[in-house]
Amino acid sequence: MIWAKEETLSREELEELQLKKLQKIVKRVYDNVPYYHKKYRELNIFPEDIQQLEDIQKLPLTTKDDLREAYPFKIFAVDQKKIIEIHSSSGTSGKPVISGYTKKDLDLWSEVVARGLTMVGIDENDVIQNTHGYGLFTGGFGIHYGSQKIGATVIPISTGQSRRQIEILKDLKTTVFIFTPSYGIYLGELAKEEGIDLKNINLKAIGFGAEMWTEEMRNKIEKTFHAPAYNIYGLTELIGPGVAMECKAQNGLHVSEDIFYPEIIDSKTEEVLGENKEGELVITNLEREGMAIIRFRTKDISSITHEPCFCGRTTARISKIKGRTDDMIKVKGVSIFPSQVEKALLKVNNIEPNYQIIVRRPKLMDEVEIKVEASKELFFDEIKEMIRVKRMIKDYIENETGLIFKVSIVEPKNLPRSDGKAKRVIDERNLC
Ligand code: DLL
Repeated sequence: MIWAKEETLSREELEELQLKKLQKIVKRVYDNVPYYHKKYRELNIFPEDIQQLEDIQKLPLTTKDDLREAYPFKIFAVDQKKIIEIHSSSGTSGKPVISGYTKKDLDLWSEVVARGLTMVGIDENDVIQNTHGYGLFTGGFGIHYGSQKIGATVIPISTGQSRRQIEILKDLKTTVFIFTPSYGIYLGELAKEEGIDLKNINLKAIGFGAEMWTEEMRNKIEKTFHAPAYNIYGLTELIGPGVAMECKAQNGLHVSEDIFYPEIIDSKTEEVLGENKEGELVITNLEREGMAIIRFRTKDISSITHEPCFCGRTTARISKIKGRTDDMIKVKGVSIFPSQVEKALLKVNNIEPNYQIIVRRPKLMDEVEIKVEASKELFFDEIKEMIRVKRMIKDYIENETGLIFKVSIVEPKNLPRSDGKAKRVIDERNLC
């Protein structure tokens, strides 16, 4: 079954619809969002300049930093009283990106997730166990709204309570399991430990995403749970999960193109690239009411194809995310930037500004360590002082990122020096 007629429009029909929506939304942000109004005025761009779809390229790109600058509500396109829900990308302090939803936006969100769930044969007969966190993270609520829209039974168990997850999987006869790939692998191991025979449970599909993964990980998940696993893509700034989702073909993710306009650009020259060319994914919200983001640089590396898909949908597909153009990493599902760690380190005396972040997955769960060089004084100081400094680093970083780091203080001048861009992050997980 195909959920919405917009998923099967001809390219001409779709482009006509996209153009209408684009013209409308550009006018709306120009009139209602001081950030866009100022930016477009500076560049001498007016809503009337959008006469055909390609004219989108006249509009400047929007970055995460632009949104941070607009923190907290300056990017909203409606009066704040129309916003009925808020989510946020990451970071427990500092300046995270705030995403605001009107009632209409929540309907839109449930619509795109409903389309994706339907793509893989999920319907009102299904029992969906949603292990994504319910909170500021968009994973929990986004999947929840979409599941309810199609009339499925949703179990909002959220993340954690891992043994209980397995019990519920079995007892409530879950048919669809939603998790991040790393959490799914962990749950599979746990089930094995508990002696649960995963062959004889009711699972028919798995939905996974929110972080980078390899085909080996997908194979392992599918073998462990004896069910096909489908990729879900999304990001807080645009809406959350549901921007693009995989159909049964498992060959790229269908973008709800009447709602999100995708482009691929060369991240250096910002030039728009053609079909099947790999580059940075840029997405425009064509419909969002509360927070309409135009040409958002996702920093995710992908490509777009319009080739017909065996499922019958005519919407473009993006390829699985291959990596990022910036230094953002996701650890245990949380997005962090070295700059957040740097900010925390600046608050601590007696250390040098040289550090390295190392991410590992020794068994199944991510671990993150920071190595920081001690100052000469600290190095010759008492052990008590060393412990105090370590504690401070750990606390400040946790405060900034929400993650607990293992802290190692090393001798002065012990970390590698570079003559170019310092390599701050060493990701030993090999995720792409
Ligand atoms: O991760 C939304 C989401 C929730 C997607 C649940 C899928 C399932 P953020 O926390 O804002 O939102 O992180 C967005 O995560 O720019 C990508 O770098 C990465 N990401 C999301 N989905 C995938 C995926 C949610 N399927 C950032 N594959 C994005 C690889 C992904 N990376």
